[in-house]
Amino acid sequence: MKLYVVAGSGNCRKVQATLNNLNITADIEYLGLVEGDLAEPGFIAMNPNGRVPVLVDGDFTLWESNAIMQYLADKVPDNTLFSQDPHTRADIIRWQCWELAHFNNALATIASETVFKPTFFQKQPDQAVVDAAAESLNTFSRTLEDHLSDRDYVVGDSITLADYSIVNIEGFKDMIPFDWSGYPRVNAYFDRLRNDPHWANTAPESIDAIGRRPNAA
Ligand SMILES: N[C@@H](CCC(=O)N[C@@H](CS)C(=O)NCC(=O)O)C(=O)O
Repeated sequence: MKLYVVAGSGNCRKVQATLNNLNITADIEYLGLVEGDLAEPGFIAMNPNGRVPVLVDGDFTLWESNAIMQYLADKVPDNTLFSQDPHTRADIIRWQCWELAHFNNALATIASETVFKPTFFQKQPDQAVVDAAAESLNTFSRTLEDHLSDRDYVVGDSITLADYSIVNIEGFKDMIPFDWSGYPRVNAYFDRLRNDPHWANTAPESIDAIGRRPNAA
């Protein structure tokens, strides 16, 4: 089984944390976003969107991080990350849909404008885009803050796929210009997941390594 990733990518880190947690061994290939690897015809043939992560398992190729996580978890009987109970499973999928459509859509937009554009592309942020995304991030952070009032994890009482999905942009959370002070439970939740060894193990070696092939860092 082979997983194509880019160093520091949140969508890759959540899949790598899933592999670690489930103790699944996969051949992990680090591609260079900066070097243009994702635009190569061979990669586009695997994922026409030109994005990572991509999993290749025999003759089966799968892209979209949350789908990959679910596929991997279903390989391990009785795991606690992705329950077989229909209600628990639907709850996990619900939070994975929520993070992709709402919470991390907003967080990623701010990170993209204020961190990635200036750092990787020498471009200035579009303040109107940042302001609209911040309004959205406030809305969805409140949802998470309220949900965490009586729990440490979003589903049940231990880490599930939903948690790895929600915290996937953890590495950039405190770098963006957003006031997190009104969300103490969200901050504590990110700190809790940050300390999970399966997650921590996926962190890039340094900020300079992000987006680059390892031998180019
Ligand atoms: N919805 C996709 C998003 C994948 C995605 O956007 N990956 C980023 C890295 S975090 C990427 O490959 N970006 C390349 C680019 O924008 O050119 C997923 O969850 O897998």
